[in-house]
Amino acid sequence: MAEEGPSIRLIQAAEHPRLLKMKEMFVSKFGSVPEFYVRAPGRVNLIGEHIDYCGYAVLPMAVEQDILIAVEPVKSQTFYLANTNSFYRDFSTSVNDIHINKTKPQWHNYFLCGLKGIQDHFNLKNLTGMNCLLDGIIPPSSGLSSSSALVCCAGLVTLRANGLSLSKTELAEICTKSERYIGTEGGGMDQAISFLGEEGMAKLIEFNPLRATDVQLPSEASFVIAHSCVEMNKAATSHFNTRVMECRLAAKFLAKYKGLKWKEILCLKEVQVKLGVNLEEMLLLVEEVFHLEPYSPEEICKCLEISLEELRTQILSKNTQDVLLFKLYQRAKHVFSEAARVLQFKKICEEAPANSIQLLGDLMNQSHVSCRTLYECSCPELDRLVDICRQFGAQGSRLTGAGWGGCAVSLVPTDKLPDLLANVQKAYYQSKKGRLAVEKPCLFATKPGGGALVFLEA
Ligand code: ADP
Ligand code: NG1
Repeated sequence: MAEEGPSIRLIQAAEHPRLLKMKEMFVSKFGSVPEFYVRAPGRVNLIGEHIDYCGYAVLPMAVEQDILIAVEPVKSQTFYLANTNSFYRDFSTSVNDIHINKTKPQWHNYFLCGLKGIQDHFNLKNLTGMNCLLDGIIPPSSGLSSSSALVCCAGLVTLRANGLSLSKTELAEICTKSERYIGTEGGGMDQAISFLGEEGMAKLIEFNPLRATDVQLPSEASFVIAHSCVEMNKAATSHFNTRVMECRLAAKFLAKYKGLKWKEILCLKEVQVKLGVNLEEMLLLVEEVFHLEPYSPEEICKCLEISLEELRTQILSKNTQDVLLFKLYQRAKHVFSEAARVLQFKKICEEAPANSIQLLGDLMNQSHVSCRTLYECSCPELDRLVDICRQFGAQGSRLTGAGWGGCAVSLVPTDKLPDLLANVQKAYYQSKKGRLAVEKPCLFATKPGGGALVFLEA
């Protein structure tokens, strides 16, 4: 049986305050009513950080917060994009003239990534024009995947406006590839869970081929998202891509050391699969192959027997060509140990021993230590926040998403939830200044939510 596409739900906009507000704004902006709406959710990753782009399984759940777009296909070949938030300026272009600016990741470029993904997949010469109004409620640049939700939403909008269909898995794969037009070399976790998320279920997401397996979280556990009040845009900095490149180089080193065809290898999991060994053996290999000191580009070229020019043009991304130090030992050690923690987390959820919450919490704490010390993707604010969450009753707390700011996710026994929320509010947010702490402090409990949907007015 062919895999299903995203569901279509019939609604009455009048019964949904957010849709109704959007509809009114759409009418005043475009002078017509939307033909359909699409929503795509953000996500919180429970465990498995910075390993999706290395080919390893991750364990996220979709959140309720989403990107919602109201759409009217139009006869002209003009694409017009507006936002309910005036911070994001209107944008318009001809649908036959799509350019994505990698050097300045303005918001409309994320939409264009999704649109171009569908255009390229079907090799569409004549896309339909569209009037679109977007409303987003995922805190941006905070590790909850607002960018991917926007790309996925735009992909599904373009698909439907052009009368086409695809399965959720195909959509996730296309949007994963097309988000890279913005310049970040991400894995596929965010797009997969945005399409494949289901209410009540966290998911183990595996790659090559992409698949999602239900993970039932313990019923007495609550998951709390807390914002560190620091934002970090992946596409505007090179932190993220530097880590992807360090992992890519580590994979090539390990493959060369073991006599594999290393030039073809792009990620660490490929090396493990080709060697046919387990994660503990990969960790031993890391100790054998790498030194602790960072590698210079010159040393990398010497070991791989390539020129600096080849390193820059054939291996590194555009925004990492001037990086001077690559920490291969530390990054590879994080990836293999984090990949093992994901599998242990899933096993504990399945076997549900009496001390599940403690065991899962321990894994989350270990994950944070690894992100902070080996992967160096935390920041002082996040470290302070996870400490405060643990101090007030979280069994486990860790940064979630890319890091260097953004959110922490904590595992809290449900009976301790009200106290934790009140105490973290006091201890972390009350003393903080700035827009994110004062105007809209982001601290809430969350449950696994559903994936992307199309809404039609009944
Ligand atoms: P995240 O970790 O949330 O994916 P990124 O820094 O990768 O963060 O992407 C955030 C970017 O996505 C924002 O700078 C903005 O361009 C875009 N974005 C997110 N939410 C919205 C929104 N509601 N409206 C417009 N653009 C948005
Ligand atoms: P965020 O920054 O949370 O959207 C990014 C990547 C993920 C994954 C995580 C780290 C993109 C679109 N997303 O997520 O694929 O690598 O960092 O685990 O690049």
